[in-house]
Amino acid sequence: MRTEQKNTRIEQLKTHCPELEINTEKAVLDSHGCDWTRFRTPDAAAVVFPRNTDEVAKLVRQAIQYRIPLVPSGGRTGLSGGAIADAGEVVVSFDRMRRVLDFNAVDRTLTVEPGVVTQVIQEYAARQNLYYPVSFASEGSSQIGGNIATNAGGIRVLRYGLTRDQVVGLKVIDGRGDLLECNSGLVKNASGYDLRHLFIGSEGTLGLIVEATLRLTDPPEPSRVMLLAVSSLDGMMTVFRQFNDALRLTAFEFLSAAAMCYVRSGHELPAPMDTEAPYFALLEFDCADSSQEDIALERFEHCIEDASVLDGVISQSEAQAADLWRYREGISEAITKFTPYKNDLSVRISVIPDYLRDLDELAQSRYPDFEVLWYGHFGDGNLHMNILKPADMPVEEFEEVCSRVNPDVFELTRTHHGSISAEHGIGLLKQDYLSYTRSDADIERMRGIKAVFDPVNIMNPGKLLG
Ligand code: 2HG
Ligand code: ZN
Repeated sequence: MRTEQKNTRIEQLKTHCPELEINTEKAVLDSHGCDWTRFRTPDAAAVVFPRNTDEVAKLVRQAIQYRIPLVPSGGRTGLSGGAIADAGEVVVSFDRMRRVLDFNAVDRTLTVEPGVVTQVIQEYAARQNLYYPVSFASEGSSQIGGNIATNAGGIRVLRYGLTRDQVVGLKVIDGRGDLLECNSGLVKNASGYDLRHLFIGSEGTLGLIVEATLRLTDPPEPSRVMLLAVSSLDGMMTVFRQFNDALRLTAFEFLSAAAMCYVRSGHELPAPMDTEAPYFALLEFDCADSSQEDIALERFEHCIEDASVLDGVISQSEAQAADLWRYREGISEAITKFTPYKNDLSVRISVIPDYLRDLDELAQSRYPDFEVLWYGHFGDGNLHMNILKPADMPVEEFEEVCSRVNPDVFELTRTHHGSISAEHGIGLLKQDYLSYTRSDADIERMRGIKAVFDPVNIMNPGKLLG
């Protein structure tokens, strides 16, 4: 975007919101104008740092008046380009809104500003002897506002659900500049459309979250982690059923042999066991006493006998459990240097083996020269497909080649009644493919909702619906 146009936006904000912290340093524009996706170059006009709800409301009202596009920005750990500002937008950072506002021990709720880091919420809950269960690799830097805007999932969804399931109240400044107070922490509220759920997963396209009330739950039981070498995809399903039917699982993750190879070399991890296998399952289950461990070992023996499992290890301490989790949680970071092209897909759990077999066949025939890694949240039907960029291929060419195959990947996903985005969102990168998961009627209604909450299209324009 032309510099004069960006300068006009900055001057308008400086004049009408003199108290607002506005930063136009290149390093800040670059860092805050993008997320963890690597396929777009940031080009923001400014980054603003409101300190409270009033400043956000005032900012939005000026943005409406002068048609200034706003891009909300949290911990910027997103993987679909939802927080990218590459067209002269003003980035709204919540780095100055990081307060925990209230803890209610009776209601078991925590009310926070949007910039509070996910891990801070987890730690706060733990200090109250309670638990905030949403957990994922980037929890140390992701912010709750972004988690809500993208309905973040992670590794314990099969037990506790998504971020959506934890939000009992939301305050939002919508694209009309109004403060909406949604649900106020109520457990029951049968008073019509629940607007809270429209904002959750809206990717910042309807309004800016200024406050959230989260439900906390009982602290988890002591647990054990097992890492199993699994002989096939059908074997993975057998293992899932064997363990899920007998124990209370908190996670059931999987990774392919190639993913294991990259996470090991990326983090210099030792081989977890001597046996090689096409897939590995990582499962975590409640294990308060030895009876649950006995059941786990009995299921393990059973899976060894039917050859679904080839080998395995079980944690004997929290430290060992954390070490085993590294094989799964460290993958994404370990492969960043290969500029992976990512697809984040979901199907019903029961469909995973057929779907993944078909997808793998497609990947091998259409990307014969690329290395494709599979990992993800088997226990909730979410597969992460990562294609690694050959070192000598320019990024633009790689993205172009990869995206050529997307229609086939997504058509296959449609055939299996799945979703083209399980937990990473549509953002900027997947919007051309939304129709593989949502019907024309769906998309038309979504546009209608957008027009109601954001009539002049200043809320993260160009994301999600294009
Ligand atoms: C994970 O499950 C994250 O590790 C990142 O959702 C997935 O790297 C990815 O594609
Ligand atoms: Zn994931």
